[in-house]
Amino acid sequence: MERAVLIAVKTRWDDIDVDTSLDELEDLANTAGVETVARVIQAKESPDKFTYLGIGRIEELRDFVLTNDIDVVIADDELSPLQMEKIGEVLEIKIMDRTGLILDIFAQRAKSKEGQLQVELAQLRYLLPRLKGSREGLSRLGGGIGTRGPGETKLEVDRRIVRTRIASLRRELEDVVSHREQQRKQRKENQVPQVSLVGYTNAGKSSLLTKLTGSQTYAADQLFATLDPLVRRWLLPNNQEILIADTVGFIRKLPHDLIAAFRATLEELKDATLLLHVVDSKGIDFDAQISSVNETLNAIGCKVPSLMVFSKADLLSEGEKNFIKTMYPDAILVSALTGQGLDELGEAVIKKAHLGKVELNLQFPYSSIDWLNRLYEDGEVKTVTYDEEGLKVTAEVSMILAEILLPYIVEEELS
Ligand SMILES: Nc1nc2c(ncn2[C@@H]2O[C@H](COP(=O)(O)OP(=O)(O)OP(=O)(O)O)[C@@H](O)[C@H]2O)c(=O)[nH]1
Ligand SMILES: [Mg+2]
Repeated sequence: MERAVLIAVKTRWDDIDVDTSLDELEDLANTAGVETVARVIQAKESPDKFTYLGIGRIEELRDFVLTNDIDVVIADDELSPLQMEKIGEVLEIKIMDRTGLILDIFAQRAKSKEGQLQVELAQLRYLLPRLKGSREGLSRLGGGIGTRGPGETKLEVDRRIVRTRIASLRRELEDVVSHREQQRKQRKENQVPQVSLVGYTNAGKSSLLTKLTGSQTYAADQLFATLDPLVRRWLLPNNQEILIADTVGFIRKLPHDLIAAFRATLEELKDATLLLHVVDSKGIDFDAQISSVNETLNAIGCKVPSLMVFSKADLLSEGEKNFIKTMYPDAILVSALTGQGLDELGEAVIKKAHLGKVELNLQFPYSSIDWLNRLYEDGEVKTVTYDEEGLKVTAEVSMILAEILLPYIVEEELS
């Protein structure tokens, strides 16, 4: 196992406590298979332009690195190419940052073709400006974290080859994306409503999907256990079947290249009827987690309504439950372990996504007789009468279809 020292700058503007942030960085390091040996935190007005921590601190760190057999230093913020180079010159070991670590984990996790292409593209775009061309700089990378590509591959570190590879990845990705767009259009035309699970990594999204749909999905106490989107059928309490999608978890400071690379996947969230924003009610600082999820949703321009779902309710005391209920009155508390709150969740989804069925009295001119076929297919036709004004129909339909049929609704009872 590689051994790491984590470094962080504590500023007045930090959105969360530096220790909490480093706990998370340590989890990320663990997930990537790196053992954390020590942490160095320096309070500063802002990170040093050249060496992130002050140069004095970095020089002190050199002795520690030598005597403790450290393989890698990992910064809690994204380092500029210059910072990475300067710190590397002093310490002469591998230097990484939060972004590189997240990319490395994604590379290990991506299973689908599309996921692998997206991750490799993000990795190479991140790597390119950090390849100074000097052979020495490259050899410092050695092996292990930060050098692994998706699957079994090792990342290419030759600038010229990287450029060509980026271009070819882009083309391949376009093909895959257009294929999936096709499938997505089909799903949309079928008019099956879809809810999408979103939330911070490790919030319990996959566990919830498994419990709701009875299908097997990978859930684990790891960050980014899920990378590839997955869609399953969910039978709601009113016997209506809808689709529910699992997605990649979000995290604070999610690398920009990664958001860009996963844009196509994330864009799909915009097509959802409703988002279920899953929050780990046992997570440290869940307010910060909620904000970072909302920030990412804003970044991709997603304005779909969402329902807050607090997970792992089985671990909460009555007091904690009441606290959450007071802070988030519309939220649903659920447990994928005991199943508590799941019926309530189903009912809330029906209400919030307007999924209930309604009985409508409709009147169409004969020129719009196509609607009758549509009603037979997607609704339940009760009565049909024909007269000189046109076609009169009573039918039970979904709220979604009802909205489309608005111009044809008539008030009076049909005989
Ligand atoms: N006690 C308890 N643990 C839960 C519950 N739901 C999930 N967990 C645990 O929380 C951890 C994360 O669950 P996942 O379902 O993988 O979380 P996720 O949101 O899909 O995470 P990523 O895919 O990594 O983003 C696992 O160890 C689960 O066993 C729950 O209702 N109660
Ligand atoms: Mg998951």
